[in-house]
Parts: sequence; C-alpha cells; structure tokens
Amino acid sequence: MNPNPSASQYLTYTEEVREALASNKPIVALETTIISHGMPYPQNIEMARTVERIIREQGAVPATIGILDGRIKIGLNEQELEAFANTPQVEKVSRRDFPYILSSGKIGATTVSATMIGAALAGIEVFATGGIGGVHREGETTMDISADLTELAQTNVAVVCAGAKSILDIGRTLEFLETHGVPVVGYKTDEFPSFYARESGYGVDFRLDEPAQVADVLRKKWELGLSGGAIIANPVPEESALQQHEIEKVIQQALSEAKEQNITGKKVTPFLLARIKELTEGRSLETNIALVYHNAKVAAQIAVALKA
Ligand code: PSU
Ligand code: MN
Repeated sequence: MNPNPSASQYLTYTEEVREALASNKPIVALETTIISHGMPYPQNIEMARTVERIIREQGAVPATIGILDGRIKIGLNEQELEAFANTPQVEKVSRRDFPYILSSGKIGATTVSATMIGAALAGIEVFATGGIGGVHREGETTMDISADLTELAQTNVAVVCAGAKSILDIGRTLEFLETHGVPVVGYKTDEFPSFYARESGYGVDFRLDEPAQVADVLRKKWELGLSGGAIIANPVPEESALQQHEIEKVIQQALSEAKEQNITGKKVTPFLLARIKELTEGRSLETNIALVYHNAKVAAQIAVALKA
C-alpha cells in the first residue's frame, strides 16, 4: 500500500486514520495550506472542523495532512488543527520545501502538491480541496507554474476541487495538464469551473455524473499503471457562486497590485486570495468556504465508491 517503505518512519497517524487504514475504510485527505494561508482566523478553523464533519457524515474518514515536529501528520487532532489555524509563521510547503521543513522541525502547511505526497505515502487515494494552483497569468514569461501541476503528473491521488481560480491562466493550465496526462473530469458539468464562478469558458475532458463512474475511471487508470493524479472538477453550488464578470475586475486589480508590490514566488497566491477577499468585502471567502464543503462531500462519496 505504501509506495515507499522508507518514508513510513516519518508518518504519524491519528488513531481514527490508523484504524481506517487497517480496516480498509474510505479516507479523504485534506490540506493545511488552505487553513494557514488561504483563509483568515477564525473562519479557517471553523472551515477545517466542518469539512471533517461533512466527510464523516458521508461515511468516510478525514485525514488533514501537515508537517509538525519533524513528522508528517496524517490526520490532526483539535490542538494541532488550531496550531495550523493561528500560528503566525506557518511555512507553506510544496514538494520542493518538504524535506527541509521536515528536517527543521518547523510547522509546515502542505499545499496541494505536498498534501498529495503525504496522502500517497499513507495510501490515501482521494483528496478534497478548494482550488488547485496552475499556470499564472503571464506564466509564459514569468514561468510561475504551480508545483501542484507537476505533482498531478506523477502522484496517484484524485483531487476534488472547484477548478482553478481565474487569477490563473486557465487555458494554459489545462494545456499543461493535457501534456502531462492528467484527466480533467467534469463532475456534473461540461465546463471547467473557475473556483468562485461555475464557468470559465473552457471545457472538461469528459463529464461524469456519479461517484461510482469516477471511481471506476480512477481504478482503471491506476490498474493500468498510468501513474499520476486526476482532477475532479466540481463547480461551486449555484447559490454561493460569484459571477465571472464581477470577480474579473477584482482579480485584475489584485493582480496589478501584486505586480506593483513585486510579490513573487510562493507569496503570490496567498496575497491574491487575501486581496480578493478584501476587495469583495468578504464575499469571496463565503464562496470559498461553500465550495470546499461541497468538494468534501463529493470526495467522500468517491472515496466510498472506491471501496465498494
Ligand atoms: N487555492 C485556494 N486556496 C488556497 C490555495 C489555492 O483557493 O489556499 C493554495 C493550495 O494549497 C495550492 C496552493 O496548492 O495555494 C498553490 O500555491 P502556488 O500557486 O504558490 O503553487
Ligand atoms: Mn507559484
């Protein structure tokens, strides 16, 4: 189950997750960057607790993943969740940062890429998040391409998300995923969603309407030895969606401020998220939370179907 036995010495499981793994129960991985860098306190801790509850309600077990005290934590207790939610200087950890943060003993919130690594090491196949990173606008010159994409190219975890934010270049993000053989499944949608909005102007590779169909595609992909992840794109529920044209203006402003202030590297995405929240007077945060809850529910249903 564990693809890399030498890694198991660094993993620490909560009792609930250990028991779920031992009895082959469905498990859904969750990331900590969304808690530490994606949302303010206390909405972040409230969100973190609620997604776990939603997953349990669907008959699966949540495993929030993060790096703490030189350990890769697979599942967090209440006190650890609090630490990720309100410690001022939590590191943001992608594949690149993973070994250093583990070695340093620092507290590290895992992004989509690092959470996929932790999930795969623990043998967890399904992961729920908000949105994935991607090719940034002007990425063809800045080369700012999220490590989430190269992780999806190689690590066997299905990522349930509300698409990619239109702070990104969605067209180039999808091109990158195609090149690297990452299936982009539209869950009950023909259009790739753009996080805050249900539409993006881009299609998906194929549409599936049932968790069992998604599970079957994933099973076949991995049984064939076609390594890598998949994106299950699940649009934000209608009642919580923002309109593409209203969010576009805000995104333009946030992007130009990031440029003026010379924000680069891993600071870009948290900066943009926080500015968009301010500029929408908190509406983007409400949308963000609603879509995460929806993704958690669908991810749990897929995890259950994979064990059926
Ligand atoms: N999208 C969100 N909230 C987030 C992120 C993305 O709505 O918190 C985080 C995820 O952890 C994702 C990361 O993996 O941002 C991507 O960062 P970057 O663009 O620096 O690769
Ligand atoms: Mn980047």
